[in-house]
Order: sequence, then structure tokens, then C-alpha cells
Amino acid sequence: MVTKKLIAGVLTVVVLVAASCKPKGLGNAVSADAATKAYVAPGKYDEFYNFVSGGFSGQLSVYGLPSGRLLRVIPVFSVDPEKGWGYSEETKPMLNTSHGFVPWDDLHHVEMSMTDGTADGKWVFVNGNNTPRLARVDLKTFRTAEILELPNSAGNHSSPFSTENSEYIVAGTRFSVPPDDVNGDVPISSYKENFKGHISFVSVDKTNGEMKVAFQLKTPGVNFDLSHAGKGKSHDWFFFSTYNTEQANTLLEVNASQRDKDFIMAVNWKKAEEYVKSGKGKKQQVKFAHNKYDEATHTAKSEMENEVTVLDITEFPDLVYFIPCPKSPHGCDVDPTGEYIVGSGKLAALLPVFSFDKIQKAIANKAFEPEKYSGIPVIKYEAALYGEVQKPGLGPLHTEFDGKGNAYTSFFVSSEVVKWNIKDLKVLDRQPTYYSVGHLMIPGGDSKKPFGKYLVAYNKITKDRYLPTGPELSQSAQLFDISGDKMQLILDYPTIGEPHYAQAVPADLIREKQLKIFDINANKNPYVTKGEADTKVVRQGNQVHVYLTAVRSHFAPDNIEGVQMGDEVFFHVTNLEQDWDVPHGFGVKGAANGELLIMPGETLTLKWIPDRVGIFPIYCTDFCSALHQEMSGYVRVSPK
Ligand code: CUK
Repeated sequence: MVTKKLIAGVLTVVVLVAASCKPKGLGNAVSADAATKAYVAPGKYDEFYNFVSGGFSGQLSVYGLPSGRLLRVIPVFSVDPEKGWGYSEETKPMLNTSHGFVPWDDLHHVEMSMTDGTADGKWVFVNGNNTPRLARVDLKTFRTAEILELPNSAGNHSSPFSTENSEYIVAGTRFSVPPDDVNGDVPISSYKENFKGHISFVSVDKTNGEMKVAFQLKTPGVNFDLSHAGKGKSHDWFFFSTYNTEQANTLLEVNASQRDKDFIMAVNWKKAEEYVKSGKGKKQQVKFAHNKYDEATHTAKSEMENEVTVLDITEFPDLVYFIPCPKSPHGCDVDPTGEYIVGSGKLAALLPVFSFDKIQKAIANKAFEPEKYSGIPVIKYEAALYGEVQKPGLGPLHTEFDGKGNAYTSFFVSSEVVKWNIKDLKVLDRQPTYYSVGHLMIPGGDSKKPFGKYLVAYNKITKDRYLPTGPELSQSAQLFDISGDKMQLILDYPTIGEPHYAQAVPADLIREKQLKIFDINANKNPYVTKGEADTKVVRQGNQVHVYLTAVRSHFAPDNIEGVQMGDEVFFHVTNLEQDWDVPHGFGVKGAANGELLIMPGETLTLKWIPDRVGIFPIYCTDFCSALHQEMSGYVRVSPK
């Protein structure tokens, strides 16, 4: 999120702040009245689904609000033994990239698919910040359905933000690098000449959600941090925060923060779309992986794409404008009306709010700085500015909205959430967080119609909040009731990995859509076994294919012989159950590929290369009935 040095500096301040100004009384407990607001009685459902970034765990977790109950961890970019994700032959291709199998990533942001500027409950998009990727999670199955690598990119932080109808999911590079189709063996000190930024506009198929890199914008070598699409009147625009506009090749504070102001970059994406349609883009040959999971065959396929269309923004005078924004802006957030754009300069002591109307006027009147930036016009700060929130706090990061004319901004250094009015820019309330909040989230809080009611602060530092757990403490979420004038803390709970952004929607948008089983008759996996009578062991050269079935509570076959040293064994396990919530697991002693977890009606394959002669137990790993312990068997491995 921020440079190392800044963190170090900031941490010192934070420790001081936390130690000295820890509010008495408030930090220790919430009142009984507050506790009832977060209480969801046993057997009752939560009001909201909350999808939370897992940061360096590479996963997405799902919580219920207001209870804070963890409902599920959805594996996305990282292998997950609990779900068998990345272990079965069917799921491994999902983690393929142009670098090969990359079973980890750093997942920062969460964006739900949208219709008319509000979440529609179909898909959740997430970004991989390390090996630049976008993923789409299907909310019928809570499974990752697609992963798309991004060419010409290194670090994918400014992502995956959506236009109002998910026409595009946008992904901007964090690290500028030489483009993929040139010789990248250049001196790092030649940054200014050779390093470029790229922003991918990824289109989404309305019916099945499939993603496609529609085009990329090639930019000067700045770093893109965050972004948001316009709304309503600003529908055609996208806004990005940038840092390192010095285009320095070493990001020590002294280099990256020389300038008093970096930029918000305003992009007219409708124009870009027109230019691409009229053939103005350049076709570039470049390889990147595109992985899709097919529900009918229960199998993922990884294919290499090899072409992308690129527009160099310096060649189009009316596509992109820079707007100065104080000191290393982080969050770049657009209010529900689409008129106000909040830039959070993380090293600044004020919060600038830009006006979309004024930006349009400034463009029409050419209210530009005398000097362009890397060939791009720079709008005068005052010409784009609506106003500044004065002395809001220290270290502003992110802003969300309640739909009632108020904005809520997180302050990392002063460790607080601050509520302010958009129209008059006055601070209305501030509440401390424990400690050092990064992102914050209001259900629907970056959309056209926020649901309001709650705010969750995602804190980086837990310190004394929970029972200590050795040198590492889990990070923390804090739930506030924001229905009144003042925010009220009602609950806190630990999170998984590092939570960055999160999004929440009313449960009924998603709850009724859940797929409960896979229909066994519709199972088109090439290795499916639809009944016990069809189970078999087939040898093909040194490959042994074992077609198994699992049903409460036995495997068929459960005694497997004829395997020899040097063989590759493929266990194709079909779960014959047709009841909700009856998965079976499958484990083999010593198997390097972990386990399978097979849903009712599904077929999955575990590949195993025996390393020694002997008898190997197999068993069901997921408790399935009173006779679960009996659900086991043996494989015999003989010498060649
Ligand atoms: S970043 Cu983590 S606190 Cu990667 Cu969205 Cu701001």
C-alpha cells in the first residue's frame, strides 16, 4: 500500500499515537446496547454478505454482517488444501500463468459486478497484485470461475474497479516496466525512457461473465495506485490516483515524494473505446494466460492469448488529463452522484475534493498548466478543485459514502475514521480505530446507491485487541453502526490474511441463487463414473486410471492392486451423492498433491506418483456419516 520507509515512519507515529492517545474506556468494551446491534441469534441469517480481501493469503473470505461470522474462505490465487483448490488435475490449470504454475498472489481489492451503478450479485472480481491477474468468482457456487493474466503489467494494484454496468473491469499497473514485446534487458536507470505503465480495460460478457482484454492504454512510467469509475454524469470517465510521477527508478521516499503534488489521471474511456472501434489501436503480440473453469465438465482449461490492442495516450490529445493532487494520492473515490472525486494524499494534511463539472469546464476552457506532463495536459489544481477538507486527520487513505451526502475517510496515521459532509466539507464526527485503519467499507459504499447502515474499518495493527498469539497478531475488522449522527462501534473481530478492500451487499441478492448440488446426469467430465457398476482400473502404458465412486459411506473400488513403481496413478473420484452439503474427501498416504474435496455430482482427479513399494491407505477426509471412519480402502504398490 505505501512505501517501506513511509510505513516505518508512520509506524513510529502510530505507536506513539496508539500508546499516548488510546481513548479511555471506549477502547475496551462496547455497551450492551451496542452488542445487541451485532447479535444475530442462533439459526438466524445475517443481513449482509461481506466479501473481504485476504491480502497476501491470496484468498477471498466471506463474512456475515452484522455478526462478523466467517462463512467461507474462497480460494482464488493460492492453493487451498481445505477445498482441494490447485491440487486436483481439474483445478490446477486455474493457477497457470505465462510464468508457469504460480500458486499464490496478493489479493487487494474486491469489486462486485454492477448493473446501473449498483451491485447485481452475479460475480465478484478480485485482483492479483503480484503476478498481475484478475479473477472472477461466481456467486452461484462461491467458486473462482476465471483467471485472466494481464500483459505489459507488473503489479496490478489499481484494480479491479468497474464501470456502472460492468462494461469494463479496469486494471492499472503498480510497477511500470518495459512492455512485454521489447527487449527488457535494459539498465534500470533508463526508467524514464524505457519503462511504461499500462491500464487494461477488460470487458465482461453480460450472460456468462467471461472477461477479455478489450484494450490497454499505454502511459508514461508512473505508478497507478487506485481508481474508480465515474457515475451518472461522469459515467464515461475513469479516475486514477498516481504516485512516483517523478518516474524514479528507486522509490525511497526522497525520490518518490520530491514533487509537492502527484496526479489524479482522468480518462475518457468512452473516447478510448471509440478510437479502438475505429481501428486506431496498435495490435501487439504478447503472451498471457487465460484460465476458465467449466461447470459442465468440472474442469479448468488454461489457454495462452497472444494479442492485445494498445492505445498510447500521448498520441490522443482528448483522451487523458492529469489533475494535480497533493502528495502521493492513495484512494481515488467518486461519490454516488458522480460529481465529487476525493483524492487522498497519504502524506498530505488536507483532503482535496474535485468537481466533475469543473473538470469538464477546465477542459473546455483549456485551463491547463503552462507545462504538459510527459505530453499530457495538466488541468490547473484550482480549476478542478471543488474544495478541501481542512485538518481532517493524518494519513488519509480511502473514502466511502453513505448515500445521504456524507463521506467517511480512513486515516492510517491518526488511526481513525472521519465522517464529513460533502457539500460544505465540514468534519461531523471522528472515531478511533484499533489500530491504523487501511480500507473502510460501507455496504454499497462506492456505488450509486449505498445501503449504508454499517461501516467496517479494516485495521492493519491489532496490538492489544485480542489474546496475544506470539509475534504475529491477526489483523482486525471493526464494525460501526452509522445509522445515527455519530458512528458507534459495535463489534470487532479478527480477519484472514491482510484485509484490504471489501464489499458487502444485502443477503437476499445472493442467498436464493445458490447451487446446492451438481446434477450427476449433467456431469460431462471425461472421467465421470455414474454408478458403482462402471468403476474400473485401466492401465495405459505407465499410467493407471482408477475410476472411483464415493457415496455414504464407501469408495468403489476400495481395494486397488496392479500399481507398480514408476507408474503415474490418476484417481478419478465421482461423488454420487445428490443431497445438499454432502461432499466427500479423498486422501492417499504420502500424496504430494494433497487431497480432493468433491461436491455432490462432481468428478475430480488426484494424480499420485508412488515413491515406494507397499500398502497405502486411502480415506474420505470430510466427515460424511456415522460410518465415515469406515470410508477407506487400500492401494497396493508392487515393484516394476
Ligand atoms: S491498498 Cu491496502 S490499505 Cu492495496 Cu487498497 Cu489502501
